[in-house]
Amino acid sequence: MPTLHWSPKSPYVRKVMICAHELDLLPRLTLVRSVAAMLQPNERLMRDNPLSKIPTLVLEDGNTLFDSVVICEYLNELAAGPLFPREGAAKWQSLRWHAFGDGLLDALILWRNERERSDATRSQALIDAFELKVRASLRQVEKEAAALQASGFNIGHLTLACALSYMDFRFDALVWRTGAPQLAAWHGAASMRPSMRATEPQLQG
Ligand SMILES: N[C@@H](CCC(=O)N[C@@H](CS)C(=O)NCC(=O)O)C(=O)O
Repeated sequence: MPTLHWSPKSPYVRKVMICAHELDLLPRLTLVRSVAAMLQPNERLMRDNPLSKIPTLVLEDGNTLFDSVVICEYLNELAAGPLFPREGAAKWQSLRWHAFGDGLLDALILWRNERERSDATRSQALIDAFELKVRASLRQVEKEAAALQASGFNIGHLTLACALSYMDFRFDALVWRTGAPQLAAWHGAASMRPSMRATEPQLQG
């Protein structure tokens, strides 16, 4: 069985887990708890992914796949699933929403790293820049909430949903729902999917 380097808190791992649930592939994966932290390269993980990042998938033939979107697309192909629209406007829209969600996650994680530095080394200018970009992105995605609602759940939807849930998990002070009521309604409905419920980040673990 393919082995997934996994953690219950990583939003990128969550993308893969949502795909696995949606595609009914979870029973075909072995999960290995792997700790990945920017300042603590994980030797065991690095044997499979020299970048020391999760998620990383080790296939039965020993080949490895990363990063999250590559693993998601692999799973989707394995199950001939609907999570990666193949052509036309739906394809580009799903990839753009995916890039939007991943870009938000990248910014939030760097923001969190900066926030957790000691006062002496923390850059307020960086923190302000992250906040500006995240808030501008939220305003834009709010305008696209109706289009999200109107299209079938795919890699774009699940990645944006993971980014919004990550704000709830690590950035509750952002109060992102204020000023984004349509997006909040869409996220609330998406969060009811069994795949989303089964993969909610755990504070413990
Ligand atoms: N672009 C990557 C990002 C993965 C990522 O940064 N994962 C974090 C955990 S949430 C990680 O492994 N961090 C360790 C590090 O950056 O060294 C993906 O989509 O899989």
